[in-house]
Amino acid sequence: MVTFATRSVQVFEGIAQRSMRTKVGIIGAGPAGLVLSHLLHLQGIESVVLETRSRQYCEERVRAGVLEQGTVDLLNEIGAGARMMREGMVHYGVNLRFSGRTHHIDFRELTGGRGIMIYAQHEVIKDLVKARLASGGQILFEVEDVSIRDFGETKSSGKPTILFRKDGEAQQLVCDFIAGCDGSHGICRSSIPEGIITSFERTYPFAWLGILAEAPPSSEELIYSYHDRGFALLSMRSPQISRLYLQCKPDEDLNEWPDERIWQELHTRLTSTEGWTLTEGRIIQKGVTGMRSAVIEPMQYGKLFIAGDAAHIVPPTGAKGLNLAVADVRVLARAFSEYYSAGRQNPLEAYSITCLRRVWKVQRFSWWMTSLLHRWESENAFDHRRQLAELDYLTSSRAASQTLAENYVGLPME
Ligand code: RFL
Ligand code: PHB
Repeated sequence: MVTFATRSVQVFEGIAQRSMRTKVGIIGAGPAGLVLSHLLHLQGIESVVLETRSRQYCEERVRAGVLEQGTVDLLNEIGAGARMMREGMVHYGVNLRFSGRTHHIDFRELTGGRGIMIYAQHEVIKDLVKARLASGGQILFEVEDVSIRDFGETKSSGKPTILFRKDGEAQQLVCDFIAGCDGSHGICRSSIPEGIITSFERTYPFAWLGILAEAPPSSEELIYSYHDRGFALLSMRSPQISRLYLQCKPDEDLNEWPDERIWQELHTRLTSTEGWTLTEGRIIQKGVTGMRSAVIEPMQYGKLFIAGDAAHIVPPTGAKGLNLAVADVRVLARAFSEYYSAGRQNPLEAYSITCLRRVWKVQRFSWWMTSLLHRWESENAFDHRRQLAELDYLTSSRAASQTLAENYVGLPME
């Protein structure tokens, strides 16, 4: 059972605040924040998660679908993996399709038996929230006006504090540390004073139009297709639900994409000369996702540790965002554990450097997959031929296929 060490009313800048105390204040109930709260709980370290959205919103937000084996193992370790193991779909490869032909990349054979799990991110969130609440965890949904103070490196009288409102009441959470797991639009990263962090960014001149459809997946494993008209991806959520994506313009207007046009374009871009057909179904969700690569360095300032999408964004082509978020908090939880159990500061001090090594390798992979599989406005006939040659090499060389496979299933944890 997690307890607030103290609950009192204090006055800050003239406003009465209900005051609570915990060891690690976690901002954001996405995969990073929730997995961190589980890992800390397993080490006996108290935390509180604050989330601006409602529980229902977090549990229904359609996002990622591919979990690396390391992520699957971790969800099992923290006791939130039972439903995933029953309902998720284990895949041991993906297909690359170009010039009308399909090439299978066999993960099992190329990586010594490793695979991936297809299980929707919002299902992971449901499982993490349920398990954390069942173990007595504190997740406060629908908090407002979140801000942080006294976390910096300069000497201040106070302890790191998160200020917020819950049900209209001003509250504060005083912590030893703050974990900024609040995604790409959160407040943690932007609370760091100017000049401390450097941001490395790249945008892409395209986006993805994604749909969920009530249609049995037309392939047992994912199909990444490079076509003259642009990229397309066939993925899935269950034996009844397909998830499909089309490369589109960043400012694409969904009104210009009635269902018939989406299916027509998917048929064209996923076409194959091998007698394969795409099964259509009722479209139940549509959306446009922008493509961006971004990293901040360092991922820490004073007692504020930034993790997941708050620290880095990858384009979705490599299916890495959620997995990278989980990898960050695994490092962070271990560092907190060393600090609380043995008083060791070094792992916390090394948090950013440790994470960034993996972050940049995953950035490289996601950028490479994106560059390889999309049509670029700026490309000329030479670039197009070169991309086809790279795909041909990738699917005919064991060394090249193995590089793709070992990155896709997930690089080993340090
Ligand atoms: P999240 O999931 O954005 O969670 C952050 C949470 O913080 C809350 N928040 C705040 N809470 C309190 N106070 C504030 N001031 C707050 N501001 C924000 C937000 O409401 C939210 O609940 O970040 P996190 O935990 O770092 O997790 C990152 C992943 O969600 C993300 O990287 C993935 O979804 C990316 N991604 C994929 N990743 C994969 O590993 N495999 C995939 O197959 C995959 N496919 C995808 C994707 C992302 C996509 N979209 C929509 C961006 C496919 C798509 C289409
Ligand atoms: C998904 O199923 O949503 C998905 C799969 C693979 C990707 C990106 C997204 O690369």
